[in-house]
Amino acid sequence: MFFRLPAKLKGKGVDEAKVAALRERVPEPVRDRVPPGQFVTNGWPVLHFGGVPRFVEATWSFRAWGHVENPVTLDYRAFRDLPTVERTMDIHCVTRWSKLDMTWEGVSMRHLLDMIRPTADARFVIAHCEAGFTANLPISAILDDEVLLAHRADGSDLSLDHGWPLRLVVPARYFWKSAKWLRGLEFVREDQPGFWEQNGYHNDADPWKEERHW
Ligand SMILES: Nc1nc2c(c(=O)[nH]1)N[C@H]1C(S)=C(S)[C@@H](COP(=O)(O)O)O[C@H]1N2
Ligand SMILES: [Mo]
Repeated sequence: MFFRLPAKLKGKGVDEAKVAALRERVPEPVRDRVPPGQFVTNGWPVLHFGGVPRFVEATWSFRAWGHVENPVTLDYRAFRDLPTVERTMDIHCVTRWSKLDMTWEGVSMRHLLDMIRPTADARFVIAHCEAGFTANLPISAILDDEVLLAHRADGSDLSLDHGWPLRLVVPARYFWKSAKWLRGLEFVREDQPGFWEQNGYHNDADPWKEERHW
């Protein structure tokens, strides 16, 4: 598949001097929490490829399948009945903005993993979203206690734009791996680069190593 991406999503051709100037404004006490080449924003930009999907509660479901002992399919009510936790974290977008101290609420990935029990064969997880969008992660990246299947951020339900009713949040990777409008997780043996990873973004996406592009 070939997609032509809007320049602002590619995060290329950035004005490095401007980023450096914005970075100067990051208050000293938190500067060491901001990865190289990033600046801090208080706003929350909306970025994605394609349209915002409609949410229809009656037909919505969440599935976890593949190399797991106990695959599940949960309807919206069943998903919302799962226990939730709140975590505070910093997020870093490849387009250079970072947002510090966001509070996120949702089902912890650890809880889901306890339910479905990935087998030893499961080395990668593919997030499947509305409209065929995917994102890939190694299992090690989702064992982190901060990884959530989130439906709220900063005290409010997510807006449709930000991924309502469910998005993945993986703060240790660039934000494109935090897939919006999540509908399922597939546990696989071989890695399968996701949508952005096939479109020039780095497979690993560690902001501290500036793994932006391939
Ligand atoms: N389903 C889906 N999720 C997605 C994307 C997308 O195109 N589709 N884009 C990613 C990118 S590139 C970013 S930077 C973040 C942006 O999330 P935000 O709009 O809540 O800031 O969503 C990520 N999740
Ligand atoms: Mo992004």
